[in-house]
Amino acid sequence: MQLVGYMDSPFVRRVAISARFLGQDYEHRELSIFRDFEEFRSINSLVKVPTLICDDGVSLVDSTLIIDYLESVAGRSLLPGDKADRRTVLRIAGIALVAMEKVVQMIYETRQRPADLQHQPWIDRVLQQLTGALDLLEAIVGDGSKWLAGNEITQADISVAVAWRFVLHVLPERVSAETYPGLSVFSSRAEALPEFRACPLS
Ligand SMILES: N[C@@H](CCC(=O)N[C@@H](CS)C(=O)NCC(=O)O)C(=O)O
Repeated sequence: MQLVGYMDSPFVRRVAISARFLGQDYEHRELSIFRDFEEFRSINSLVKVPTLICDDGVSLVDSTLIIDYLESVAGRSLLPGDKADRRTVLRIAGIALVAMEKVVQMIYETRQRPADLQHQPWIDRVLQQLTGALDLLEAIVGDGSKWLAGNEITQADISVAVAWRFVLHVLPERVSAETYPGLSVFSSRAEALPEFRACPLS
């Protein structure tokens, strides 16, 4: 299996870290959706990261769907079996995914679009949505000292930690760690795990 994309995509990183927790090996192929557009297009005309190229050549996209596939191969899941816990994890992972998506929208709006074509009301809206997601996550993690659904790490923990690291990496001038002390503690604990350390944000 090949996982295509840089770890500076939170979606790639959550797949890579999830694969490690699931004990699934992959070859990491670093291709940029922007700098390597043509090469990327030759392996996947969708030019989306993450792309997972399976051993038989079939390509999968979308981090959640790729993780679903990896879980089916591994025969275990990063979602709890218990219905109520599972809903908790899905809710939290969903919020974290919105945070990731909003930061990516900021990148498109402020780094891909020419400055004179940027639309401030849209930027304001995206930032409000991002703040909404981060405020919810801060309330959810509390003091950051516990995993979010029991003693085992789940997809909620992976997604929240990946989202927070990405937010700080891309928007350090807009989001400060001091405003979100719980997320900062939570992130430090997660980032210290071997599965996270093996997938540094590049
Ligand atoms: N919902 C998707 C989002 C993936 C995504 O938006 N990836 C971005 C990079 S972080 C991308 O491929 N952008 C290129 C494009 O959309 O054209 C997932 O979970 O994988």
